[in-house]
Order: sequence, then C-alpha cells, then structure tokens
Amino acid sequence: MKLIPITFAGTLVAFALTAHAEDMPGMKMDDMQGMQTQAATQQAPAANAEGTIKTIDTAKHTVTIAHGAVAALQWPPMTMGFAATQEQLSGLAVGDRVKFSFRMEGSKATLVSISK
Ligand SMILES: [Cu+2]
Repeated sequence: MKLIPITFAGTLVAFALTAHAEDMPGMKMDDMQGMQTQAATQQAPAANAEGTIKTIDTAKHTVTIAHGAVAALQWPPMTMGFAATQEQLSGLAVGDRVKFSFRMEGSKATLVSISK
C-alpha cells in the first residue's frame, strides 16, 4: 500500500478499514486512529502505564520514566526511556507523576499519549 498524505486521513481510514478488515478481525475503531500515518504497518496495541518522570531530553526527544507494572506486556516495574514528540514533552517536568500509553516497535518504546 502506498502512503497517502495526512490531509486525506479521513479517506485513508475508511480505505484502511476496508482493506484490513480481514487481516485484523479483533481491531477496534480506536486502534485505527494510530494508522493514519502508518497505514502500511500493523501496530501492536498501545499499552497503558503510570509512573514518575526521571529525566527529559528535549534534544533527543526522549523521556525516562520509572513506571509501574504493565500487565498487558507482563512487565515488572522498571525505569526506562521512551521516544516522545516535542508536543508530548512540553509542560512535563522531572518528578511529575504521569499516566501514559506507548507502543513497542522492536525494542524501542514510543509514547502514544502522556498526561499528568
Ligand atoms: Cu519498562
């Protein structure tokens, strides 16, 4: 499937729903939102967690979070880095308690959303 500009996202989502209906029988409408920019990639569902921010690197766009157990991934509590966007990092500070969701892409964890 070729990439389609984001301006056609509404059309793309409708198309993706049709194209992938057989591939992803269990996929919910909410999960489709993340496919607007990665229509050709089948993503793992986002996992939810809570934690405390330990470091923020605005140059590398990463945030290190000491997070609690993540049942969906069978993870114990740990401290680890997450890739984040500038927008996600703005307004956050070391020591903040946060709720967040993320996806694993290989061994790299990328934030989907984060809030205090
Ligand atoms: Cu972790």
